Amino acid sequence: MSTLRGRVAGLPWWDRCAVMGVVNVTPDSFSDGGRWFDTEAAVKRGLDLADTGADLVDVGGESTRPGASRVDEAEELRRVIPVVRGLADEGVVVSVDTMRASVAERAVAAGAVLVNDVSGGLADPAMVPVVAAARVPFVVMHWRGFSQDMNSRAVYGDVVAEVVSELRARMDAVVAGGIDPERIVVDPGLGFAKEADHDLALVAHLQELRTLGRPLLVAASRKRFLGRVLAAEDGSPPPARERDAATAAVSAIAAREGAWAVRVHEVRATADAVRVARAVEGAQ
Ligand code: PMM
Repeated sequence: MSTLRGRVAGLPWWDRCAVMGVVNVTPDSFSDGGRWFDTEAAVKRGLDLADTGADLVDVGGESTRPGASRVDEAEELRRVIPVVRGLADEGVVVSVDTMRASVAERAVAAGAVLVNDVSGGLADPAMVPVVAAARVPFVVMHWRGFSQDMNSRAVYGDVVAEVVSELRARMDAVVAGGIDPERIVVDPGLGFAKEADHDLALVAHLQELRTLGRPLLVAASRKRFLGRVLAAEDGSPPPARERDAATAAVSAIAAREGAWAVRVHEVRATADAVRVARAVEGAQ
């Protein structure tokens, strides 16, 4: 269990699964788009998440929902940087969710201490050198291509084995590019080029990601596979905002499996879930 949790150089140590709260400064994210679209509202949201139990707050300015098209660089910078600065200035541990090296670099200068790139450095060739030079931790997520057409890439023989081997190849590439292996976090990328059954198989086999030897981040919050699990008899899924109890259930599972962190939109129930998992672990 310890390997999935592990220590990430450059970040605080938590003796349980950490909680990463999400602030999407976007008009169109699938679950909270438009709600925190101005700087002040977004900073307030991040502070509220920290007050409710988020150990880190992940700030993003580009929606990655299936089918989404890309936001331009200037707009992404405009959305993200003041929010990162506002939260970091208040003492929040901030991560930046971006596929752009320029955004990562400016966010780190504004106080972000972790770069969360859903493409694992594939979208922007400048990302790995920038993160290596900044000496900040880096999330390497399993990714097969941009959101616009990622659903067509959800083709697997053995999803768990393929995600593990593709993540290993990405880890090797980013280490070859100069990123300190002790600063890497891995993430199976639930919902990215994956159908609901793929996501469920990955959650069922989190232990297999241990072979990568790095701390694990699990981001199930409100995703489509939970919509399918919770669907009514006619197959219609509940809206994203009604998936938080299901999200907390995955948080409990992930924490129990030894995940380093879970990334969620609503923090309170997950903060409780990871504490219960910790207490159960301590009682063994
Ligand atoms: N999913 C989303 C965005 N960022 N980052 C990581 N590391 N892992 C994920 O699975 C992930 C992510 C999807 O969008 P959302 O912010 O609306 O959940």
